[in-house]
Amino acid sequence: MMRSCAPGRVFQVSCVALLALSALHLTVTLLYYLDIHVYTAQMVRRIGGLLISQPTSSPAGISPNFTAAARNRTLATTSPLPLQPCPETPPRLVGPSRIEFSQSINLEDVRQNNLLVREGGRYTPSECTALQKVAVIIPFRDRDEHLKYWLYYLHPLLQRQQLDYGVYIINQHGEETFNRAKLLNVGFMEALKEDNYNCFVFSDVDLIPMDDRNIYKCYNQPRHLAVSMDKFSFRLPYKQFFGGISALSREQHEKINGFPNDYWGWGGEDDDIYNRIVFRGMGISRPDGVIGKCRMIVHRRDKKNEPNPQRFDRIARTRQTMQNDGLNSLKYKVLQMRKYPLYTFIDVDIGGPGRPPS
Ligand code: UDH
Ligand code: NGS
Repeated sequence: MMRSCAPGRVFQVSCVALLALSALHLTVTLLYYLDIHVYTAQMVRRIGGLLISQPTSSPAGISPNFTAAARNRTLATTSPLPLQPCPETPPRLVGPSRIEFSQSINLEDVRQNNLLVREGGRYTPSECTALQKVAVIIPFRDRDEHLKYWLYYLHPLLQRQQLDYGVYIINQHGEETFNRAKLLNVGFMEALKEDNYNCFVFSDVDLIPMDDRNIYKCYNQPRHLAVSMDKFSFRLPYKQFFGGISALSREQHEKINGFPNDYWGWGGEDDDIYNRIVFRGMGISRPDGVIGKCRMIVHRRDKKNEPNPQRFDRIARTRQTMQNDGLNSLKYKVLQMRKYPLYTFIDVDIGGPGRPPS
């Protein structure tokens, strides 16, 4: 009996063992399968967040479950890498350039050559993040031909300098005596209403730099840019000269209470600005005489911009007057603001000598 049963018993045990082994295999396979699915489901859910962000249909077809949070997460995941800060020395500068005023300028051509300039004369470099936002302010009345040259030469130059900039033409409305410094103050205030500019370049409309290494940006001291003009045989006319083109940061401009509002007619206002800078403990920064070369468009004295007979008395009293004459006393009325493709034009009533704006 024992002998006859023994083989059957072995067979029975083997069968049970085989069954158990099969069950174990089945369980392991099942677990493995389930695990894969859970993992896949997680992946699908994760990837879904990405894929769903690219709807093939119109925005109205986006699932209502696609919340704003998911959209933000998705955008954060797919947006391009942040831009690097622009380099200290812009790589596309060309150095000395030929500047001449013989050919006439067609503004449409200038526009076609500067297609990256946005409405109102704004530009932002696409290849890097500019460290400053620069408002270029130009005091203006009846100098359309000069403005064309300025736009023709300056837009390409400012782009090569990788500046984030806007161009503001501040037009003195009416026939009153011209007031350069007050117009510059108006430009400062109006540009700040548009954007958070932190640097202001104040430029005459008839001055063109001859070298693009003369960067239109702000430095840790107020900057004088028109340091060697052709009309002065490429030399500074005097050590304190601060005319033509200058750059002040917002802080520097506010520290000196802006520019004087009460210099009507030609001369002295730039000397007053120089005094303000010195009286507030700052100095002047300048490029060297080669980089700072500029050409001026030759012109006659404008109507209503005769030499101001009061200018010598006024510059002798800057220390007192600068406290109450400047940004803190500025009064004007904007009559019109127009955005042109290459500049923003602001027509302003600044009043006249002894007459407030109406
Ligand atoms: N400006 C105008 N319109 C005017 C007067 C001045 O737009 O009617 C602006 C313009 O941006 C100009 C700046 O103010 O570049 C400075 O004025 P300006 O050019 O008259 O001053 P500058 O010292 O010339 O350059 C003075 C007269 C030179 C007479 C030379 C005669 N040979
Ligand atoms: C000085 C003027 C400045 C003027 C500079 C250059 O004499 O305003 O000449 O003038 N100062 C006074 O008159 C007190 S320019 O030759 O560029 O017209 O900027």
